[in-house]
Amino acid sequence: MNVLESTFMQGFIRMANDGWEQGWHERNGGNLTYRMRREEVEQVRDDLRFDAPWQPIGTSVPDLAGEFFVATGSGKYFRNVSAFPADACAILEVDEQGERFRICWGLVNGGRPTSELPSHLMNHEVKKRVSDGRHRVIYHAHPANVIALTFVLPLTDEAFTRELWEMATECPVVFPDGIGVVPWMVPGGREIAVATSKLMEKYDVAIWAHHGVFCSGETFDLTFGLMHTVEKSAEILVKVLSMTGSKRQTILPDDFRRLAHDFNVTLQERFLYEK
Ligand code: 2HA
Ligand code: ZN
Repeated sequence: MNVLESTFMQGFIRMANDGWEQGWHERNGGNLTYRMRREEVEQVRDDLRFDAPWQPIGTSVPDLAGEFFVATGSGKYFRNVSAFPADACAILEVDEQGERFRICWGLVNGGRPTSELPSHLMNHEVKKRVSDGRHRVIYHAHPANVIALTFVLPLTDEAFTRELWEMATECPVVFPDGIGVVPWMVPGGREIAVATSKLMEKYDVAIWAHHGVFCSGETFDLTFGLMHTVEKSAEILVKVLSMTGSKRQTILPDDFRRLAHDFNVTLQERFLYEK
């Protein structure tokens, strides 16, 4: 089967385009990767090439040895993914040591996979382990309201988790484990990848201060929906803070505890502090 006919590739393209339509991907902002299933690799194997040179990943991901990923390209625009997927995206294979990759499909006009490949692959490695292989999607976007809040809220997991939980009743159900925050760092390298993947041990969402958000999930729907929910909540908080410095009423710690009980989720007490 051609890569472009496959269900996973069509899902990848649709998700990238949905992110573009949300306004989260100015210019070449953001990146998306998907860890392919074995049977998906087999489905499209005849459309892959295995003669491209191996290149360094820039970090080490031994638990991803031999895995195949779909990835957006470095410098490519989400706006162009649906119109020119074979130019804007790649399928890549990780070598047997987890140190190098090679391009097996796509980037037909040249280029490299996303500049954030170290963060994506280190996140995939952690998530593959802690989710028993269920998580397959890592998504980085630049949603304006979350980024705006990183100039106003304390840059702590507790503050972002609690403030965003408070802004919409569904939030503690959608991201019950909370949200991690990475302080401002230079993007693209191993240092920020290590910091982000450490947070991914316990959260599905990591915010990069003054930059954007990383989300992890099992499917395109769940991962896009997670980013969408976090950004929607941030938008509500931005509106509230724009109207007033103090909320007249809100969801209180005991309300969260009742919600957790009825919806069968565990909310850590460290996020339910008295204000
Ligand atoms: O340009 O978003 O973080 C892609 C990015 C880098
Ligand atoms: Zn970015």
